[in-house]
Amino acid sequence: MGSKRQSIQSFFAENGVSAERLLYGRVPHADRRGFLKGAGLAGLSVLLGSAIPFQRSLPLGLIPVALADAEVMAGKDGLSVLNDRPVNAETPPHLLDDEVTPTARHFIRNNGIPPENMDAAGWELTVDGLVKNPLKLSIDQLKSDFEVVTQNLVIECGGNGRAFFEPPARGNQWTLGAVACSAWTGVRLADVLRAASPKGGVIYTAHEGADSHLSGDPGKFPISRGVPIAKAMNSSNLIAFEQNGGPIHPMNGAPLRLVVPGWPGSCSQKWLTRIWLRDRVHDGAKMTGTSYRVPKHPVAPGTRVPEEDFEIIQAMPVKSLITFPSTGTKTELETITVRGHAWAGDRLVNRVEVSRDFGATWQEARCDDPVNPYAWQRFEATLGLPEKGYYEIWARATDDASISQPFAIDWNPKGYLNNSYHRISVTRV
Ligand SMILES: Nc1nc2c(c(=O)[nH]1)N[C@H]1C(S)=C(S)[C@@H](COP(=O)(O)O)O[C@H]1N2
Ligand SMILES: [Mo]
Repeated sequence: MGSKRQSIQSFFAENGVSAERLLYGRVPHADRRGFLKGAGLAGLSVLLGSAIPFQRSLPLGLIPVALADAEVMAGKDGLSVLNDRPVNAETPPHLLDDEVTPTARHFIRNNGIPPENMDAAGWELTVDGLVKNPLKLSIDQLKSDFEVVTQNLVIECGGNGRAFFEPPARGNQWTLGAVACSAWTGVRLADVLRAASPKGGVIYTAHEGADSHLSGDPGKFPISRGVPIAKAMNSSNLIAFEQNGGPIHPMNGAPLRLVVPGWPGSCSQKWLTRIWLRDRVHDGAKMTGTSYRVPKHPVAPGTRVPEEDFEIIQAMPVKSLITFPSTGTKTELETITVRGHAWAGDRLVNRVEVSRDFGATWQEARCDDPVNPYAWQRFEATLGLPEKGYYEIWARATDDASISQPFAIDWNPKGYLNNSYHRISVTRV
């Protein structure tokens, strides 16, 4: 399935004209601006099963999202499992419509084998390293010694959207659903670090969890990441012991996990057992080499980048997801109301726009403030569908530094940070 989708994509990338000849059986032609005309368009309409009212804006070589999705999501419901050892599963966008993502719909990204014992009663968190006052804390002590808070916080995997990279990037082929915004209850990471009294010279945290390496080697961690101390001290980071008012799901890190919103999900250690403070950038598993790193400067797709030219990913980029309606929707109405969420790493989303005509024109959506810092922001807009036929609705968010989502993927070798527009198909029948 995936390989078929990729082959269509690479075909388009290599040669839009011959790709369309293959798809539509004829040589299409484009006007001066590169928009699809004539026979190609007729073939495309047959394939989509309807006319395309905004055909004048449809660029030659653009793969209609309705065709791409049919292959990727066929026969799936609930979470789509990408991998079972380790377990990796994502959530289709239309199941992420809730303001607070239900526990059952929170994606799962495991790098190793989850611990067998997730018993809250005997759990112990160690805080040590470069601190004057090392701590060993039970979950009950965390609850009694520190202020307990609940926050809606976005966790997004750094590799969300990797499946759309061309040339492809190795790793889990996440499409759109390695993101969630659950309500997390816990204590502030900053409060706990302060209680341990960091020494001068601390620059980075290091996180450890109780899961084991796929090789079975007890001396190896599947993942152990950290963040600069300034990010760690942000008051939105939690050491969490509840998800959505109930226990944390076993696959989401029960009974204790970090939630470090706005940065790649990998910073949010699950099954948390230890945080230690260091006087250098942490060099644990998945901190080095090309893991969670991107080239320091933009590179052309397919470029071989030497390892020393990579840098650690910090905040995730601005992004939006259309969660209603689901792609492929058919309607008899002349208008359609769409909604979704937008988020922007360490920033706020200032504006969300939607387009019904392949990005030729954009309409501003209503965009709510987040309920708390690092929660995603609801947007909603009603668009006209002037005639019967095939439409795509595209969404584009802009953050408070005026940075918008790009149309094209900012390619990098490991397939991180894909924040290109989310596109859904809608047909007026
Ligand atoms: N201990 C541990 N923590 C971990 C991981 C892991 O494999 N082991 N995966 C990380 C990655 S890469 C992501 S994206 C998030 C995913 O959180 P979730 O599985 O609860 O959705 O957890 C992070 N924390
Ligand atoms: Mo991740």
